[in-house]
Amino acid sequence: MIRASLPRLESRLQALARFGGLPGGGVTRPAWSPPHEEARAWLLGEIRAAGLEAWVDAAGNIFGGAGTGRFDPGRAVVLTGSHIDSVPEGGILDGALGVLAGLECLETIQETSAPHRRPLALAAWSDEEGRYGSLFGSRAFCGLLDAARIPEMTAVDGERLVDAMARAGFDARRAGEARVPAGAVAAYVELHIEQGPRLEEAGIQIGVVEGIVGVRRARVVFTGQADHAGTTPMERRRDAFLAAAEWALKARELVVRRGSGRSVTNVGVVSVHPGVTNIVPGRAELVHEIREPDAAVLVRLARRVEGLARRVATRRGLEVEVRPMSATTPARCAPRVQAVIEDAAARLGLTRQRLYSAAGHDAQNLAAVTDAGMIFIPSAGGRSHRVDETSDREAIERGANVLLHSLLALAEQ
Ligand code: HGY
Ligand code: MN
Ligand code: MN
Repeated sequence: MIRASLPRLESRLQALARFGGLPGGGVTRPAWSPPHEEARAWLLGEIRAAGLEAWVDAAGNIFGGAGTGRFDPGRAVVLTGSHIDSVPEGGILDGALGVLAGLECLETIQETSAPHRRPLALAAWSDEEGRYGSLFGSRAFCGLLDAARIPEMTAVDGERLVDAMARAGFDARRAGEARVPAGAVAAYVELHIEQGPRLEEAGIQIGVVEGIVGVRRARVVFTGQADHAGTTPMERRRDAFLAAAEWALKARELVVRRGSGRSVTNVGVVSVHPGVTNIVPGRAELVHEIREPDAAVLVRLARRVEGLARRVATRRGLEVEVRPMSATTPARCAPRVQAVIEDAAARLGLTRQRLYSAAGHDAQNLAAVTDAGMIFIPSAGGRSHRVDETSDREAIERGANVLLHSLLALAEQ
């Protein structure tokens, strides 16, 4: 059985990690930022140096392929990939592993002239982390992007997508042109770190992903009354921060107790206004998310936490507004692709386990247009979205080889 080259893959992982690299390790490489655009140029060069054709679509997705050039329903490709954008102070493997292991597989297949009936292609999807809108590039590719919303898509720090893309040389309003022709992708398989503790704690080498959670995000704004922090009697205060804090704690309890047992929730962005120490906060703004593998449970929980916000606000004499921001659909991975991954892991003599992904991924969009699946490798200590995210080099090699033989098998089906 042919094998991927771990040294070449590791060398590229280290090279990519330099774009947006942080002094203490990890990366900050947000979509469309200067380090991300430098990484884009580097990746295009690596794809071409590997003997593949490289191109970029209107949504900023990067592609590589052997002689495919474009997506053609008459010659449906087997596609692999992930993303090269990162969260702030993230790890060097989240996304990068799937893109560079995919490149390694295509290059190895090219070098060994390994037989495959269907053409193979590689993708690096833009803004997977959703700085401006979750899973942006793969949504555009899969025809799931609401182009009317592009002008209003904004990062939490206020930067508009249109401006960020323009600085990188793209016209955001044309992103919808990235839509792939129906039938042009025969299958999609993505290698990714698990980003959680389950595989490592179970001592399992390969995760065969069965499904991917949906994520609902909303901006929750509590409005009370700014007041003097010293002279305003405590019982007269309409403190927006305290209302938000009470709601956040109770929303967590609600999701944990009334969810499926796999439901999770987070408040990752908080701001108070006017935001100085001697004024009682008149306004508190939170970005809240709920994740859940089952679509109906996700909708039910979103409704309940919104009702909770209204009750907390009313009891404290405040107003509250809940503005939905984004909602991705939970996806099932194709049994055909799961079976191919399982078989490749078995032929490589690797232990494997089926599991759902508690992280969102581009594969959940690809599942709308083709048979899609994912391969997980264990994350050390389950750590991810933090600079000390890492996986053993042996795990990286195992993941790349399972991807290699999954691609070859899918290219024969
Ligand atoms: O947030 C996520 O689930 C993924 O890492 N983008
Ligand atoms: Mn991530
Ligand atoms: Mn990722």
